[in-house]
Formats: sequence, C-alpha cells, structure tokens
Amino acid sequence: MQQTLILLKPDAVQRRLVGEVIGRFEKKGLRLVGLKLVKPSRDLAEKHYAVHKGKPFYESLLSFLTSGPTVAMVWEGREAVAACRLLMGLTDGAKSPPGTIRGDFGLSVQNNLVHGSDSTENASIEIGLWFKPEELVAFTPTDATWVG
Ligand code: D4T
Repeated sequence: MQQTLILLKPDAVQRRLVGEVIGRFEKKGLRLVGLKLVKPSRDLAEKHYAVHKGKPFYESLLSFLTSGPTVAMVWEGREAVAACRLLMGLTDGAKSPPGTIRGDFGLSVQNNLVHGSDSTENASIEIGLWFKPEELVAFTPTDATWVG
C-alpha cells in the first residue's frame, strides 16, 4: 500500500482551510496514518525543497514555508501518490481546474496551499524528513473492503 507526504502549507493554516482540505483526502478513501502541526525550521525547509536550490523562487519559497505552522500528514492508500496529486491540482492555482484543492481555493503559484510527494521514492524520503517511524500509526479501516 502506498504512502505519501502531504503538507498543508502556512497559507492553508492561516486561511482556516485545514478542515476543508483534510476532508477531501478523507472522503477520497485515503487513510490518515500520521498528523502533526509543525513550524518548519530553515534546515527542514531546505531539505524538503533541496531539488529547487538555486532557482529564482527558492529563497522566497523557504521564507513562505518557514513563516508559520504547517500541517504535516502521511496518507496511505491504493495509488496514494497519484491520487493525492490529482486531488491537489496543478502547481499554479490560477490554472488548476475547479474541483481540485488549488483550483478551488487559490490563484497563486507559491502560496498554493498544499504539498504532495510526486513519486513513491520521494514520498519515502519526505516522510523520513518530517516524521519519526514511531509517529506513524498503522491501522485497518473498517470500510477497507468497500473503499479500496
Ligand atoms: P509542491 O512541491 O509544493 O507539492 O508543488 P508542486 O510539486 O506542484 O510544484 P513544484 O515542485 O514545481 O514547486 C515547488 C513549490 O515551489 C513553488 N513555486 C514553483 C514557486 O514559488 N514559483 C515557481 O515558479 C514554481 C515553479 C510552488 C511549489
């Protein structure tokens, strides 16, 4: 079963969209196996966005991610990485279709509310950055045979 790291970035928390966005992942049928509120350090933000180091938006992106509380979560389910990316929509909120999280709640590229791992390999690395193994709780949902 795949796992993926989802962040509700500081804009989602400041705009009081946490419950709304978590509800979308829940209703999709994904199962929550890790959840915490974090004020990311510069070191954690640098590691998380290491792939973007040197790009023009890198410093601004780090300032944004470290600017306030972020909800870090691990969601599990069949094809969880791709399923979560589809729920999130495109990077640019203005170009993201209605019905997606970014399409419904934003116009910005940087302040795009949510992060989701883009591959199973990166999910594993990112989960290791944000969570200790003992912070993840495995369980079998009672509706597993119905939801998939
Ligand atoms: P994340 O990684 O946050 O889930 O976003 P995406 O996977 O959709 O997009 P990304 O990796 O290309 O970009 C990471 C992060 O940087 C911001 N960004 C991106 C930005 O501020 N300016 C830009 O020009 C781009 C391309 C938005 C998301």
